[in-house]
Amino acid sequence: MLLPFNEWRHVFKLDPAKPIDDASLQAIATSGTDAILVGGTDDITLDATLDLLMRLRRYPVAVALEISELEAATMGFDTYLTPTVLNAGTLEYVVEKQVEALEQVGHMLAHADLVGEGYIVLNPDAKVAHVTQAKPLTLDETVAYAQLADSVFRLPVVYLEYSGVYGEPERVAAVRDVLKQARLFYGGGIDSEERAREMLQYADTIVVGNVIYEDLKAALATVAATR
Ligand code: 1GP
Repeated sequence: MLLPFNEWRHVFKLDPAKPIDDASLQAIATSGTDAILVGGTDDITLDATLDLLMRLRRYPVAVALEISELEAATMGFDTYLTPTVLNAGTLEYVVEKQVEALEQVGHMLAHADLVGEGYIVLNPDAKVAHVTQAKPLTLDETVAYAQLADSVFRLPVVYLEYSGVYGEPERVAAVRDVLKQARLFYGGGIDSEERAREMLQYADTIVVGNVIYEDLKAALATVAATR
């Protein structure tokens, strides 16, 4: 059975711009992960996205698209995650990109499962932080952003994004404490079962990205943390 987003504990994030061979893709898709999230920050093309989708469809695992690149939005995914970067330094990444995307492909996704993600970008060196000019946040500010996303905007997902580095468990725990309805996604630097297990104490869902391309065995080992 393909799990809906609110039941995911472990997710692998695949970047269509990064090549992955069939054996590695099979290992990821049959690892016991709850979903594969297709998304990346740049050079995302429709062809690469469709290619990855088609290859993933051989396996009984939920496949979701994170709509960050308008050009790559296509039918066929189980779920569509629409990110808004709450601490972006420019309105472009809070609402403008989303409006632009919905203007273009909203009709196509009218019956699709669209899930809003409130990103809080916490690694100032990450590509996504540069692109969105993300404002650095203290712990208290992070908690306030999370509360805004959850209790005021009622977003279904709050995503603590440390992309590229392992985050501070205390901060994830503090956010956990204020959330009432949103699912807490954590992503960044998970490259071992221990780290996966640590963040799963606080996050509902962990997202594992980079390590897939650096050390496949280590990536696969993170799945065991959900058991
Ligand atoms: C990236 O949150 C994900 O968007 C995962 O981060 O690539 O550091 O695993 P890593």
